[in-house]
Amino acid sequence: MADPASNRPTLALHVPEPKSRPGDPVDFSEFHVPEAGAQSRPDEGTKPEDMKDFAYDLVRVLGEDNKAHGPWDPKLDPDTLRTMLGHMAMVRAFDERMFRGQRQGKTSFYMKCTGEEATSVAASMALASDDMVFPSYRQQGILIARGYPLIEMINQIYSNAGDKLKGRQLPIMYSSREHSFFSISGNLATQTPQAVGWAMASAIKGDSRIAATWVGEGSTAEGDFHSACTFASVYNAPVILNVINNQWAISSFSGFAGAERTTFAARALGYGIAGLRVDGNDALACFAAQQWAANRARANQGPTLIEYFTYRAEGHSTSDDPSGYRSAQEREEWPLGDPVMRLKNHLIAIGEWDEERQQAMDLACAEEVKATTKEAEKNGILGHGLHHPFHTMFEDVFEELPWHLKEQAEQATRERKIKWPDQHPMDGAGK
Ligand SMILES: Cc1ncc(C[n+]2csc(CCOP(=O)(O)OP(=O)(O)O)c2C)c(N)n1
Ligand SMILES: [Mg+2]
Repeated sequence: MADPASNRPTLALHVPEPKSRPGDPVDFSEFHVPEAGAQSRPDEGTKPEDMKDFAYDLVRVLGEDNKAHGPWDPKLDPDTLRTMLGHMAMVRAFDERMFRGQRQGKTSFYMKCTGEEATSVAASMALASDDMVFPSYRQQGILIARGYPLIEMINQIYSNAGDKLKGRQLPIMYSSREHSFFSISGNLATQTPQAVGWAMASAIKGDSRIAATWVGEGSTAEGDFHSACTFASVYNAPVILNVINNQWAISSFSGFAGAERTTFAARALGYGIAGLRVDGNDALACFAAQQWAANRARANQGPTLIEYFTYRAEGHSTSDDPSGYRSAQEREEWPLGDPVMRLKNHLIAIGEWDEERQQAMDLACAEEVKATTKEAEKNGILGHGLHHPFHTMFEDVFEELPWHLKEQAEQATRERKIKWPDQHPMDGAGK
């Protein structure tokens, strides 16, 4: 309590509060959407202090007329644009099916990336296929763009006998060395110093591959993110730090990670890193920004922090119900539109696509996911016991199982057999 005899003012804290809650009208009028093509494109070797404005502006390419504008237009050929659209449509179809699968009890958990497809698909298409990526849990688009087999993803989601990760990771926390896709960790932001460390190692070894990481805006409040920025800046690491500002971190709005004070791209400035702020629902802008940063890293010109301004259109995960904490109108009134629709409309506007082809493509994606799901289900779904043998959880850490773990493994297998004598046919291995 303040001393009553003192005339010093009582101290107070500011606790951020989102502008709207369930049932409230939504007003995005304060959010300034700059015109597409209005932003200049600095040389890839520009010093961070000479490009400060880019941390507050918004790089945009696709205009209201669905045409590509300005110096950030990556001028991709129509085939590449159709491939990009195809990957984004596939991500959406995959998300829909897996979400339903969770509701049907086939898996315990799933996370969609609806509305954020461009930030993973388009951005990763600007990298080389062997550049190392360190994603968060919402970048399934990278795996799809890199041609990772859908069946491997579904096996992992079902934690079944075909799951290459042997049920040791939470569903959707994929890993693929062959696709230069680092194991996803549920411990937020740990991937950021790992990406910087990998990039530093690549440079130390005289390699030419760069690293890129993806992290949510909420997770930038973690200390790991700031250590990553320090190391990236100090050693001029060939790394790209992608911050996906989808406005929400489960039920916490971006204000709790600092959005009321400044942009996430502006975090770069304090570290002397190049910072770009990009329309995350504009696939061409996402591609162009990532390409800019990749060229910069490859030429030893240093790291880049890119903020993608986007919106998490659906719940955080299958365990979440956003109607309890945010207005449903936010999605409808989001001023930057839908990334899949915008790219589709662009292709139509340049005479390279039409609604019929789009419908056929959506249908083909849904059919492929459905057929692959059926295939994966042969390897088992949640609760059907067709997972990896129970005993395998003790393996692959030590070359030879130490005596105390051996004892624990045997005891666990014994107890399991007593508890479920008839079930789990694959658990009896007990080797
Ligand atoms: C270190 C740590 N703290 C908290 C959590 C719980 N958690 C999981 S996801 C999440 C929200 C992250 O939000 P953001 O970084 O914005 O990413 P988004 O989910 O929006 O993609 C939280 C708090 C966690 N997994 N790890
Ligand atoms: Mg977020």
